[in-house]
Amino acid sequence: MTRRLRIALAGVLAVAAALVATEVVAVLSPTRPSLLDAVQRSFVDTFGGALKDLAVSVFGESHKTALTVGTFLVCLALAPLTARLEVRRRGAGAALLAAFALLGVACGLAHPQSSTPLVLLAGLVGATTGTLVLWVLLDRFGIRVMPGAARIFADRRGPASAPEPSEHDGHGLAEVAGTRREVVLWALGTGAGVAIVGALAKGAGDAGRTSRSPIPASLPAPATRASTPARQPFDVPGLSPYLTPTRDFYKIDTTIESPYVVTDEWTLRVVGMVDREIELSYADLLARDLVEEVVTLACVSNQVGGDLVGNATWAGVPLRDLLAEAGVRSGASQVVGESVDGFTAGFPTSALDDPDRPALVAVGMNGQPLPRAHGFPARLVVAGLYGYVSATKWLSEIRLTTWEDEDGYWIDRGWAKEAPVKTQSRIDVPRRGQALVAGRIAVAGVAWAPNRGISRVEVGVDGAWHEAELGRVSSDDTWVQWHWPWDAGPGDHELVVRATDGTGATQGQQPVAPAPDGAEGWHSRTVRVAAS
Ligand SMILES: Nc1nc2c(c(=O)[nH]1)N[C@H]1C(S)=C(S)[C@@H](COP(=O)(O)O)O[C@H]1N2
Ligand SMILES: [Mo]
Repeated sequence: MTRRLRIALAGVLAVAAALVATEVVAVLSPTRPSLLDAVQRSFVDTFGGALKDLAVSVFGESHKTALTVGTFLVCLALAPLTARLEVRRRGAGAALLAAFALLGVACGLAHPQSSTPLVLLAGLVGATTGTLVLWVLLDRFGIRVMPGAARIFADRRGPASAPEPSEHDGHGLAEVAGTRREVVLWALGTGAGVAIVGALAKGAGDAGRTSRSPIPASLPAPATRASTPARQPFDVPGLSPYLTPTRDFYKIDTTIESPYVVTDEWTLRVVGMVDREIELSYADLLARDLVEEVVTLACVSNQVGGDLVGNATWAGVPLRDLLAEAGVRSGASQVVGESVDGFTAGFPTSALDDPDRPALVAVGMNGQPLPRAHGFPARLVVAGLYGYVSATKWLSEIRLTTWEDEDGYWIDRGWAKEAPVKTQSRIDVPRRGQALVAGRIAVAGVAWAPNRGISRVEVGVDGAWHEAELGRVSSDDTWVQWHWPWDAGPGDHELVVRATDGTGATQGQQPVAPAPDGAEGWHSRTVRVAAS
């Protein structure tokens, strides 16, 4: 094994040991982010603005995997450098490890959910472990380190000036550090140790997280139930169901892993320009009369034809009631929701002027407590506003302020401050690539303009528009299913859809990108129909 390879191996194992050590410290308080979580989160906060669209389209919703792989690759690339520095000058590699630990500590301290003592401890333990492992392995691998400080593991090999073992080790050096046998044994041993400790830390962390932040099995029955249409006038296979099952509901947020909120330690505060600040526990929220509303939630990043939209029954406390209790002071013009992990979203108080527009501090989704992915224990849902300006998940604070005084998370990352959901329509069936034969073919999909409602959906094919049949809805705050039975002849056809909202405005054809305030344009699908 070449000297270069042995150095690199020592570096990789040392860095792996350092990372695992910080994860071990994180087990002490498993519902808080580990140092690595905090670093990844800072990365998202720093660069996610530029990546948002890209990340959504390139990685889908699996940013976490991409980030983890990225972190792993960065560490893999830097680890050999750490070891080479240490070989050049004792202490230099350790200094690099310490610098990374400091970076981690800085990210940790910036994270609203972390505890300062634990962050400092993790940084210290990580850097120390990495340095010790690096020193031991370099020594056992027979790598001579240029003195910069006293050698501390040189006992078996005599003075620091002992000659370097041959590059072609293994010849007559059986008892000396750096033989192939010793390198392999120490590398495998250290690697196995790191892997085992890492797996144990992961297991203990997962167990601790779920046991310390349980989600109740059910919610109190809502005092006011949503009226959902019992059945739809048509049933088309492949058409999105009117109510999106929770497991299929899109998930978009800046977290790498959804926060684990311990309800006993959690409160929701209503603060800022109010006469009386309010603080509610989870039990306080559940003890109130819960109201159900069916509301379609949409992401501003949704492309024409995309699936970052869903319709669910939300149960919660009307936001207006809480604000009335707190007494909104005159001059307040913005409602900002802040989450336990520091995300913020703000919308004008005027969005609450229309008493018929649903605005909830939601604790339930589709008849169950909110799942962690969708904001347990509580989130905001305001009909007709894109999620990034309204739908704060893992809600911890509702702040009354002025419009000018504060910008939500995505605003200085280039997205519009005021963001009503634009009218969109989507073709679900025929699916892309679905085999079709001439005759009656169902064309169907969904259209939404929450809070304005959809008054008409038209399907265009071969240059003519046809009015689609609309399904039943709970209210103007939800999407509507639409269906048009097409008598299709053989050949290639382009299907397009356009919707008209409750104000009479029809979607324009001109394509507009999602940034900065939502995509526009007609969704189309080219289909090939075979002769029957
Ligand atoms: N705490 C927090 N809440 C958040 C976000 C976030 O990143 N953090 N993202 C918002 C965005 S951009 C959208 S579109 C909706 C998505 O809600 P969902 O994941 O439940 O579908 O949540 C909003 N609430
Ligand atoms: Mo979003």
